[in-house]
Amino acid sequence: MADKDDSERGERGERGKEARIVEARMKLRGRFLARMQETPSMADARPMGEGPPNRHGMPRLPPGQTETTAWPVLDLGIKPEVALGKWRLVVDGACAAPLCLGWDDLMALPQVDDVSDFHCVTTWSKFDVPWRGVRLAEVIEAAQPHDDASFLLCHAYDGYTVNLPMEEALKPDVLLAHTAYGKPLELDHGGPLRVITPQLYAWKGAKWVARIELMNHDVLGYWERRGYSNTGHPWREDRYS
Ligand SMILES: Nc1nc2c(c(=O)[nH]1)N[C@H]1C(S)=C(S)[C@@H](COP(=O)(O)O)O[C@H]1N2
Ligand SMILES: [Mo]
Repeated sequence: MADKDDSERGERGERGKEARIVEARMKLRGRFLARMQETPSMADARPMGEGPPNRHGMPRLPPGQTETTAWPVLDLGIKPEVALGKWRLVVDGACAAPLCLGWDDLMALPQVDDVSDFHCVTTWSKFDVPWRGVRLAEVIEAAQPHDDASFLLCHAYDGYTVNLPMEEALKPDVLLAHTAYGKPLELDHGGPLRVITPQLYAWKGAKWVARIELMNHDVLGYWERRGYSNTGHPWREDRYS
């Protein structure tokens, strides 16, 4: 009988956890949906840029950008190789249920495919990159953020950091991406796992992401401390501050 009690308790525990995650999702929606809709990439009536509208109704090419079909590699020059068996993603900080995910845990989360554009502040844009990964929102919700958690600081295995406001991090095309063009993401581009932020300049997406720190205040990341814009909207050309 002890077995049955344990499994019932286990099931109740799982259901309780599910319920808490759903509650966290609803709370985040309540706090950030309006702010998400007010971000420039969703609300600008006359965005700068050229070309037919993209999937968000913005001009396809942000101002001052040029299309490239190559995929340049930009980083600090350190390529941290982490074996999948030792790889971890931590989500912690201002939350009730910090996570430490192994590779299998990440793969067990809902997976999404999405095609999006990639805009680098050094003026190249790459269109229609097919990604596969887990929505960043998925792991944020699972960590059950505190009611004042409004910013993230992403930490990467190469020491890079980058900050994001919650209203950008929760957008459905912001992914923890492990696959591009149907193949495991190359080390050069941040494999095994990177963040992508298609509606912001690409420096906002940490390659080799190791930790998502939820915060109740904004802390500048590596490039933001060195003069990059703290908003990074390509259609307003927020390059430098
Ligand atoms: N960990 C880490 N992530 C990073 C960087 C970095 O140096 N380290 N550089 C950023 C910058 S400036 C850009 S433009 C993009 C480039 O991604 P790519 O090399 O896949 O083109 O990654 C961003 N993410
Ligand atoms: Mo960049």
